[in-house]
Amino acid sequence: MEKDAKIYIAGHRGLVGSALLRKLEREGYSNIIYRSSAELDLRRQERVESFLKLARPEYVVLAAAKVGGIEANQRYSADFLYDNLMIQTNVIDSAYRNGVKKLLFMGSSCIYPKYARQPIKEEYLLSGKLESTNEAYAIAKIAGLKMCQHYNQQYGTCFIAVMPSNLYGPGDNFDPDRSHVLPALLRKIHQAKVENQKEVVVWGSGTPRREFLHVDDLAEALLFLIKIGHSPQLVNIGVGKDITIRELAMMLKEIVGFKGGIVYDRTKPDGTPRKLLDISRVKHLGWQAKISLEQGIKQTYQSYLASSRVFK
Ligand code: GFB
Repeated sequence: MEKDAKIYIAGHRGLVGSALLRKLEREGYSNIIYRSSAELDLRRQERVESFLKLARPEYVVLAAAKVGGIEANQRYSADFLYDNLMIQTNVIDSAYRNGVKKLLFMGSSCIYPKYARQPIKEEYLLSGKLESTNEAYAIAKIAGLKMCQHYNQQYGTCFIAVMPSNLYGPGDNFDPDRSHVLPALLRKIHQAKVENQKEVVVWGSGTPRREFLHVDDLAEALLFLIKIGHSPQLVNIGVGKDITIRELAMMLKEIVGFKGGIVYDRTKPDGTPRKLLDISRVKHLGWQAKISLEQGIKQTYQSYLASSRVFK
């Protein structure tokens, strides 16, 4: 890919989009385009159509989505379904109509069945029931990846669906109720330390296992996938190992330096027991994650502390 190739990042302010923007800028790509949601509401078909008709990017990374943790997924399930279906349908179809060379569509490991065999291979898709806490989000994402596959089949496009494991990193949402577990606990534990609280409440039993991928690793994988000649239609991106929520809480406690206790609120849902991705497909293509969880959390904590909204 030429350094002046026109690349449109949909969702450049989100966790994934902003990491990719940083990466592309660092690598010297000079023709990156983006719009904020106020400038371009991707849920509106005519607006997306006229934007892409005029802009005519060669590459599109579809990182715009309505996302959130286990609680937000349940509470706003209609919005998660509607917003994601609209955004992806508009962008994918317009990308095809305007001759986009390659599109990367961002999915999630929660699209796989709740009790899928571990580690989860790409071919386990649609082989069992989904986890109920994120069914709406998963259904939308499955529709998006199927749309990519069927456009490739019918129209010969090159639309790749990327399935990352649980993401974290700078620029994440640290809201204590709506965010994912890692940023939520990082904030709660930091706050407990600053306020000298005796304990921190962790949702669920602490036994579910999750695989955490630093968003800078994902950004590197995305650039790798844009550049390679032979592209898979569906590809998992992860680190190849997972830990329990209890282990994560202990690690965060250590990094933040919180001396109090951890208690578990079992009235909150656990979600899927485990979703470790099989990453052999991307490994065979020649890509592997580099950032260790400890290193990634330390860096994320530093960027959280440096942000203006932090509780000091
Ligand atoms: O990250 P998380 O919200 O989402 O929760 P999922 C992971 C696990 O951490 C669950 C527990 O077992 C939670 O009960 N947990 C403990 C907490 N304390 C907390 C807390 O303070 N906040 C949060 N959020 N969780 C999401 C999906 O599932 O994964 C999305 O809902 C998306 O659709 C994303 O796919 C990657 O890993 O369960």
